[in-house]
Amino acid sequence: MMSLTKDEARLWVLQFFGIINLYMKTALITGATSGIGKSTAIELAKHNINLILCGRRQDRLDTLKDDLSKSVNVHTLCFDVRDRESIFKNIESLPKEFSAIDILINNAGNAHGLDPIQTGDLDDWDAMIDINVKGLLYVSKAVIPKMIAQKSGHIINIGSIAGKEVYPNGNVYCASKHAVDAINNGMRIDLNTHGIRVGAINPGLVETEFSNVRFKNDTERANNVYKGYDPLTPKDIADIIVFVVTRPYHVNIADLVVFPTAQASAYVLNKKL
Ligand code: NDP
Ligand code: 8X3
Repeated sequence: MMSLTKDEARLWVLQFFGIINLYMKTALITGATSGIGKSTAIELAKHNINLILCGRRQDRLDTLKDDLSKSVNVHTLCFDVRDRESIFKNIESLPKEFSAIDILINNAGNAHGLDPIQTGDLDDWDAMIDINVKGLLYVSKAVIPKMIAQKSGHIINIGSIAGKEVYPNGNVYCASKHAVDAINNGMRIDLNTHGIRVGAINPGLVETEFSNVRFKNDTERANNVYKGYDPLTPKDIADIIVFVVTRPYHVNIADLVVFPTAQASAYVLNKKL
Protein backbone atom coordinates (compact mmCIF):
# COMPACT_ATOMS: atom_id res chain seq x y z
CA MET A 1 0.00 0.00 0.00
CA MET A 2 1.18 3.54 -0.80
CA SER A 3 2.61 5.15 2.35
CA LEU A 4 1.84 8.79 3.07
CA THR A 5 3.42 11.08 5.60
CA LYS A 6 1.09 12.62 8.18
CA ASP A 7 1.14 15.97 6.31
CA GLU A 8 0.40 14.32 2.94
CA ALA A 9 -2.50 12.39 4.47
CA ARG A 10 -3.94 15.57 6.06
CA LEU A 11 -3.65 17.45 2.75
CA TRP A 12 -5.29 14.56 0.90
CA VAL A 13 -8.29 14.59 3.25
CA LEU A 14 -8.70 18.36 2.88
CA GLN A 15 -8.40 18.13 -0.91
CA PHE A 16 -10.82 15.21 -1.06
CA PHE A 17 -13.51 17.24 0.64
CA GLY A 18 -12.71 20.24 -1.57
CA ILE A 19 -11.95 22.36 1.50
CA ILE A 20 -8.40 23.35 0.83
CA ASN A 21 -8.89 23.91 -2.92
CA LEU A 22 -10.84 27.06 -2.15
CA TYR A 23 -7.67 28.56 -0.71
CA MET A 24 -4.99 27.00 -2.90
CA LYS A 25 -3.51 28.95 -5.79
CA THR A 26 -2.90 27.44 -9.23
CA ALA A 27 0.24 28.08 -11.29
CA LEU A 28 0.68 27.34 -14.98
CA ILE A 29 4.33 26.69 -15.84
CA THR A 30 5.57 26.43 -19.41
CA GLY A 31 8.72 24.39 -20.00
CA ALA A 32 8.05 22.24 -16.92
CA THR A 33 9.74 19.13 -18.32
CA SER A 34 13.28 20.23 -17.53
CA GLY A 35 15.63 22.68 -15.81
CA ILE A 36 14.19 25.83 -14.27
CA GLY A 37 10.55 24.98 -15.05
CA LYS A 38 10.73 21.50 -13.54
CA SER A 39 12.49 22.74 -10.40
CA THR A 40 9.91 25.52 -10.06
CA ALA A 41 7.11 22.94 -10.18
CA ILE A 42 8.78 20.95 -7.41
CA GLU A 43 9.30 24.01 -5.18
CA LEU A 44 5.80 25.45 -5.76
CA ALA A 45 4.29 22.07 -4.85
CA LYS A 46 6.09 22.29 -1.50
CA HIS A 47 4.17 25.55 -0.97
CA ASN A 48 0.81 23.89 -1.71
CA ILE A 49 0.33 25.56 -5.08
CA ASN A 50 -1.66 23.46 -7.57
CA LEU A 51 0.06 23.03 -10.91
CA ILE A 52 -0.64 23.04 -14.63
CA LEU A 53 2.54 21.63 -16.13
CA CYS A 54 3.25 22.30 -19.82
CA GLY A 55 5.81 21.00 -22.27
CA ARG A 56 6.16 18.89 -25.39
CA ARG A 57 7.44 15.71 -23.70
CA GLN A 58 4.35 14.00 -22.29
CA ASP A 59 6.37 11.18 -20.66
CA ARG A 60 8.28 13.70 -18.55
CA LEU A 61 5.08 15.57 -17.69
CA ASP A 62 3.51 12.27 -16.56
CA THR A 63 6.47 11.37 -14.33
CA LEU A 64 6.47 14.80 -12.70
CA LYS A 65 2.71 14.66 -12.25
CA ASP A 66 3.01 11.27 -10.52
CA ASP A 67 5.60 12.69 -8.11
CA LEU A 68 3.88 15.97 -7.29
CA SER A 69 0.30 14.68 -7.12
CA LYS A 70 1.18 13.30 -3.71
CA SER A 71 1.01 16.84 -2.35
CA VAL A 72 -0.97 19.05 -4.79
CA ASN A 73 -3.41 18.79 -7.69
CA VAL A 74 -1.58 18.52 -11.00
CA HIS A 75 -2.82 18.76 -14.57
CA THR A 76 -0.60 18.43 -17.64
CA LEU A 77 -0.87 20.14 -21.03
CA CYS A 78 1.23 18.90 -23.92
CA PHE A 79 1.76 21.56 -26.58
CA ASP A 80 4.43 23.32 -28.57
CA VAL A 81 4.38 27.03 -27.71
CA ARG A 82 4.77 27.73 -31.46
CA ASP A 83 1.35 26.16 -32.09
CA ARG A 84 -1.08 28.89 -31.14
CA GLU A 85 -4.22 26.92 -31.96
CA SER A 86 -3.13 24.12 -29.66
CA ILE A 87 -2.29 26.60 -26.87
CA PHE A 88 -5.73 28.24 -26.97
CA LYS A 89 -7.52 24.90 -27.28
CA ASN A 90 -5.63 23.43 -24.32
CA ILE A 91 -6.00 26.45 -22.04
CA GLU A 92 -9.65 27.05 -22.89
CA SER A 93 -10.54 23.42 -22.17
CA LEU A 94 -8.88 23.15 -18.77
CA PRO A 95 -10.96 21.20 -16.23
CA LYS A 96 -13.00 23.46 -13.96
CA GLU A 97 -10.74 23.01 -10.93
CA PHE A 98 -7.76 24.29 -12.95
CA SER A 99 -9.49 27.01 -14.93
CA ALA A 100 -8.65 29.87 -12.56
CA ILE A 101 -4.95 30.50 -13.12
CA ASP A 102 -3.39 32.65 -10.38
CA ILE A 103 0.23 32.46 -11.46
CA LEU A 104 1.67 32.19 -14.97
CA ILE A 105 5.34 31.32 -15.31
CA ASN A 106 6.47 32.01 -18.86
CA ASN A 107 9.57 29.87 -18.82
CA ALA A 108 9.64 27.73 -22.00
CA GLY A 109 12.53 28.73 -24.19
CA ASN A 110 16.02 27.92 -25.33
CA ALA A 111 18.99 29.18 -27.30
CA HIS A 112 19.60 27.43 -30.62
CA GLY A 113 23.19 27.80 -31.84
CA LEU A 114 25.94 30.30 -30.97
CA ASP A 115 27.13 31.71 -34.28
CA PRO A 116 28.21 35.05 -35.70
CA ILE A 117 25.35 36.89 -37.38
CA GLN A 118 26.86 36.34 -40.84
CA THR A 119 26.81 32.54 -40.53
CA GLY A 120 23.78 32.04 -38.28
CA ASP A 121 21.29 29.33 -39.21
CA LEU A 122 17.87 30.61 -40.30
CA ASP A 123 16.07 27.67 -38.67
CA ASP A 124 17.80 28.48 -35.36
CA TRP A 125 16.70 32.11 -35.69
CA ASP A 126 13.11 31.07 -36.40
CA ALA A 127 13.11 28.70 -33.41
CA MET A 128 14.36 31.37 -30.97
CA ILE A 129 11.98 34.08 -32.15
CA ASP A 130 9.02 31.71 -32.47
CA ILE A 131 9.51 29.98 -29.10
CA ASN A 132 11.07 32.62 -26.82
CA VAL A 133 9.06 35.59 -28.08
CA LYS A 134 5.94 34.54 -29.98
CA GLY A 135 5.35 31.45 -27.81
CA LEU A 136 5.50 33.55 -24.65
CA LEU A 137 3.05 36.02 -26.19
CA TYR A 138 0.57 33.32 -27.29
CA VAL A 139 0.47 31.66 -23.86
CA SER A 140 0.09 35.05 -22.18
CA LYS A 141 -2.73 36.00 -24.55
CA ALA A 142 -4.56 32.78 -23.63
CA VAL A 143 -4.18 33.35 -19.87
CA ILE A 144 -4.43 37.13 -19.39
CA PRO A 145 -8.20 37.44 -20.10
CA LYS A 146 -8.83 34.92 -17.29
CA MET A 147 -6.70 37.01 -14.91
CA ILE A 148 -8.48 40.21 -15.96
CA ALA A 149 -11.86 38.55 -15.29
CA GLN A 150 -10.61 37.39 -11.85
CA LYS A 151 -9.19 40.88 -11.19
CA SER A 152 -5.98 39.28 -9.98
CA GLY A 153 -3.02 37.33 -11.23
CA HIS A 154 0.76 37.16 -11.22
CA ILE A 155 2.90 36.73 -14.33
CA ILE A 156 6.57 35.86 -14.10
CA ASN A 157 8.55 36.06 -17.31
CA ILE A 158 11.84 34.21 -17.40
CA GLY A 159 14.18 36.51 -19.26
CA SER A 160 17.96 36.30 -19.12
CA ILE A 161 21.08 38.37 -18.69
CA ALA A 162 20.99 38.00 -22.51
CA GLY A 163 17.98 40.32 -22.37
CA LYS A 164 20.04 43.01 -20.64
CA GLU A 165 23.36 42.69 -22.47
CA VAL A 166 24.49 41.38 -25.86
CA TYR A 167 27.46 39.02 -26.03
CA PRO A 168 29.51 37.80 -29.01
CA ASN A 169 27.58 35.31 -31.19
CA GLY A 170 24.53 35.68 -28.96
CA ASN A 171 22.85 38.01 -31.50
CA VAL A 172 19.40 36.46 -32.08
CA TYR A 173 19.08 34.73 -28.68
CA CYS A 174 19.94 38.09 -27.06
CA ALA A 175 17.39 39.78 -29.33
CA SER A 176 14.72 37.30 -28.25
CA LYS A 177 15.46 37.92 -24.58
CA HIS A 178 15.60 41.71 -25.09
CA ALA A 179 12.10 41.27 -26.53
CA VAL A 180 11.07 39.40 -23.36
CA ASP A 181 12.45 42.33 -21.33
CA ALA A 182 10.34 44.79 -23.34
CA ILE A 183 7.25 42.56 -23.20
CA ASN A 184 7.66 42.21 -19.43
CA ASN A 185 7.69 46.01 -19.03
CA GLY A 186 4.84 46.46 -21.50
CA MET A 187 2.66 43.83 -19.78
CA ARG A 188 3.20 45.45 -16.39
CA ILE A 189 2.14 48.84 -17.73
CA ASP A 190 -0.92 47.56 -19.63
CA LEU A 191 -2.14 45.31 -16.81
CA ASN A 192 -1.52 47.87 -14.08
CA THR A 193 -5.15 48.94 -13.74
CA HIS A 194 -6.26 45.29 -13.60
CA GLY A 195 -4.33 44.53 -10.41
CA ILE A 196 -2.17 41.93 -12.13
CA ARG A 197 1.43 41.68 -10.99
CA VAL A 198 4.07 41.26 -13.71
CA GLY A 199 7.80 40.73 -13.23
CA ALA A 200 10.85 39.13 -14.82
CA ILE A 201 13.66 37.03 -13.47
CA ASN A 202 16.81 37.28 -15.57
CA PRO A 203 19.33 34.58 -14.73
CA GLY A 204 22.96 34.32 -15.73
CA LEU A 205 24.44 30.84 -16.15
CA VAL A 206 22.21 28.05 -14.82
CA GLU A 207 23.20 24.41 -15.33
CA THR A 208 20.25 22.78 -17.14
CA GLU A 209 19.68 21.14 -20.52
CA PHE A 210 19.95 24.66 -22.01
CA SER A 211 23.48 24.21 -23.41
CA ASN A 212 22.68 20.74 -24.72
CA VAL A 213 19.89 22.30 -26.75
CA ARG A 214 22.04 25.27 -27.80
CA PHE A 215 24.85 22.98 -29.00
CA LYS A 216 22.48 20.37 -30.48
CA ASN A 217 23.41 17.54 -28.11
CA ASP A 218 27.19 18.09 -28.29
CA THR A 219 27.43 17.01 -24.64
CA GLU A 220 31.12 17.76 -24.24
CA ARG A 221 30.71 21.34 -25.46
CA ALA A 222 27.59 21.74 -23.33
CA ASN A 223 29.26 20.41 -20.17
CA ASN A 224 32.24 22.75 -20.69
CA VAL A 225 29.97 25.76 -20.26
CA TYR A 226 29.57 24.87 -16.58
CA LYS A 227 33.15 23.78 -15.77
CA GLY A 228 35.62 25.73 -13.60
CA TYR A 229 33.08 27.57 -11.41
CA ASP A 230 29.83 26.96 -9.55
CA PRO A 231 26.94 27.79 -11.88
CA LEU A 232 23.45 28.54 -10.60
CA THR A 233 21.23 25.50 -10.18
CA PRO A 234 17.61 25.38 -11.38
CA LYS A 235 16.60 25.21 -7.70
CA ASP A 236 18.35 28.56 -7.06
CA ILE A 237 15.96 30.15 -9.57
CA ALA A 238 12.96 28.14 -8.34
CA ASP A 239 13.62 29.36 -4.77
CA ILE A 240 13.58 32.95 -6.05
CA ILE A 241 10.31 32.31 -7.88
CA VAL A 242 8.81 30.95 -4.65
CA PHE A 243 9.98 34.11 -2.86
CA VAL A 244 8.46 36.32 -5.58
CA VAL A 245 5.05 34.61 -5.57
CA THR A 246 4.79 34.48 -1.79
CA ARG A 247 5.21 38.25 -1.28
CA PRO A 248 2.11 40.06 -0.02
CA TYR A 249 -0.20 41.32 -2.76
CA HIS A 250 1.07 44.93 -2.57
CA VAL A 251 4.64 43.82 -3.41
CA ASN A 252 5.59 43.23 -7.05
CA ILE A 253 9.17 42.23 -7.84
CA ALA A 254 9.36 43.79 -11.29
CA ASP A 255 12.79 42.88 -12.64
CA LEU A 256 15.57 40.81 -11.13
CA VAL A 257 19.05 39.86 -12.43
CA VAL A 258 20.64 36.80 -10.78
CA PHE A 259 24.22 35.62 -11.38
CA PRO A 260 26.33 32.84 -9.99
CA THR A 261 28.97 34.52 -7.81
CA ALA A 262 31.66 33.72 -10.40
CA GLN A 263 29.81 35.72 -13.07
CA ALA A 264 29.90 39.53 -13.21
CA SER A 265 28.23 40.22 -16.57
CA ALA A 266 27.11 38.35 -19.67
CA TYR A 267 30.75 37.76 -20.61
CA VAL A 268 32.82 38.26 -17.46
CA LEU A 269 33.17 34.87 -15.81
CA ASN A 270 35.84 33.88 -13.30
CA LYS A 271 36.59 30.35 -14.50
CA LYS A 272 39.33 28.39 -12.73
CA LEU A 273 40.36 25.66 -15.18
P1 NDP B 1 15.98 23.53 -20.44
O1 NDP B 1 16.44 23.20 -21.83
O2 NDP B 1 16.39 22.65 -19.34
O3 NDP B 1 14.38 23.67 -20.42
C1 NDP B 1 13.69 24.30 -21.46
C2 NDP B 1 12.21 24.03 -21.30
O4 NDP B 1 11.49 24.73 -22.34
C3 NDP B 1 11.87 22.56 -21.44
O5 NDP B 1 10.95 22.18 -20.45
C4 NDP B 1 11.23 22.46 -22.82
O6 NDP B 1 10.20 21.48 -22.80
C5 NDP B 1 10.60 23.84 -22.98
N1 NDP B 1 10.47 24.18 -24.38
C6 NDP B 1 11.46 24.43 -25.28
N2 NDP B 1 10.97 24.62 -26.50
C7 NDP B 1 9.61 24.49 -26.39
C8 NDP B 1 8.55 24.57 -27.31
N3 NDP B 1 8.75 24.81 -28.63
N4 NDP B 1 7.28 24.38 -26.85
C9 NDP B 1 7.05 24.13 -25.55
N5 NDP B 1 8.03 24.05 -24.63
C10 NDP B 1 9.30 24.22 -25.04
O7 NDP B 1 16.47 25.03 -20.19
P2 NDP B 1 16.31 26.04 -18.95
O8 NDP B 1 15.54 25.43 -17.86
O9 NDP B 1 17.65 26.57 -18.67
O10 NDP B 1 15.48 27.19 -19.67
C11 NDP B 1 14.27 27.72 -19.16
C12 NDP B 1 14.22 29.21 -19.46
O11 NDP B 1 15.29 29.86 -18.76
C13 NDP B 1 14.40 29.57 -20.93
O12 NDP B 1 13.50 30.61 -21.26
C14 NDP B 1 15.84 30.07 -21.00
O13 NDP B 1 16.04 30.99 -22.05
C15 NDP B 1 15.96 30.74 -19.65
N6 NDP B 1 17.31 30.96 -19.15
C16 NDP B 1 18.18 29.91 -18.98
C17 NDP B 1 19.45 30.16 -18.50
C18 NDP B 1 20.48 29.08 -18.36
O14 NDP B 1 21.67 29.41 -18.23
N7 NDP B 1 20.10 27.82 -18.34
C19 NDP B 1 19.87 31.51 -18.12
C20 NDP B 1 18.90 32.52 -18.36
C21 NDP B 1 17.66 32.24 -18.82
P3 NDP B 1 9.92 20.41 -23.97
O15 NDP B 1 11.22 20.19 -24.69
O16 NDP B 1 9.39 19.21 -23.26
O17 NDP B 1 8.89 21.07 -24.80
C1 8X3 C 1 21.07 31.91 -20.80
C2 8X3 C 1 22.32 32.48 -20.25
O1 8X3 C 1 24.51 33.64 -20.87
O2 8X3 C 1 23.89 31.68 -22.17
O3 8X3 C 1 20.14 32.88 -21.09
O4 8X3 C 1 22.73 33.74 -22.48
S1 8X3 C 1 23.40 32.91 -21.51
